[in-house]
Amino acid sequence: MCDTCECSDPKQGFTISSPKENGNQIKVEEKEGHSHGHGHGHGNEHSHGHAETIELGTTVLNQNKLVAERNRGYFQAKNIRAFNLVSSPGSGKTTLLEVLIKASDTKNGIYVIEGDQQTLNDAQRIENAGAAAIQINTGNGCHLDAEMVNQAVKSLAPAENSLLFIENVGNLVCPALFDLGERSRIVIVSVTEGDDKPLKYPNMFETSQLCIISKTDLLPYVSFNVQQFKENALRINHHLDFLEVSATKKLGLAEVLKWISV
Ligand SMILES: Nc1nc2c(ncn2[C@@H]2O[C@H](COP(=O)(O)OP(=O)(O)OP(=O)(O)O)[C@@H](O)[C@H]2O)c(=O)[nH]1
Ligand SMILES: [Mg+2]
Repeated sequence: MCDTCECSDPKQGFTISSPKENGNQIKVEEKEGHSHGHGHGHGNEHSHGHAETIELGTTVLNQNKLVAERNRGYFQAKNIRAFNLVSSPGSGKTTLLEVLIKASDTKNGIYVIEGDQQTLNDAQRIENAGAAAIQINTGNGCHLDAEMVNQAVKSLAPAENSLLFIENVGNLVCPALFDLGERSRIVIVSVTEGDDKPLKYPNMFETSQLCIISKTDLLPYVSFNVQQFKENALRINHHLDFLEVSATKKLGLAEVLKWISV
């Protein structure tokens, strides 16, 4: 748990908006007790800071797990295949979703929950590509949690037997800790990021089932050793599957569609 940026502060608010509503917020979640004051006036408060942080972190993750299991049960009951897309910012998550939606013959059965700190840009891009989307803006938060997804699913109302992609906030650290109730977690790494990423951010690779290596059209221009990258990732998680894609060249899309359909 990240205990410095307060990303898991349960008092933190988030907003859910639909691009169809011209950006009007359709849900604002202001958690009770939101306060901008941080413990002034008690001399011994800071001496217990570390213990309090651990207690809060455990509670937050346990509560998240409960809601994640509720989400997972709902998805299973409706036969909704939900995938949590995690990566650093700009790895190509939205671009990949855009081309997958266009390449899929079941685009009506694809739904997307977009997570970003600010803007409706990605949800708008997904709607333009032909799938229904909803945007969660996390404000200062650097990950989605199960409660945000629960609320977003109520607004998005994905159909039975559909595909649901959840594009997490671009961040290779905190989203690793938060189960959203997904069927599988997919970590996306672009070849411009370096082949040492699995060793530097092991939690994300340990908790994912599929690793997509993106922007492979750029391989001739960057020093990224695909074999070395895979070996590094397999040292962290030897069950990990790999697929290589170039969204701009539309390479590897059929393999991704096949993986998510199995
Ligand atoms: N060369 C190349 N560029 C790509 C590819 N996929 C995405 N890009 C570019 O990478 C940049 C980021 O793409 P996005 O799809 O917005 O990345 P993202 O992961 O959704 O970004 P965030 O949501 O901000 O984390 C854009 O300029 C894309 O055009 C690809 O396959 N090849
Ligand atoms: Mg995006």
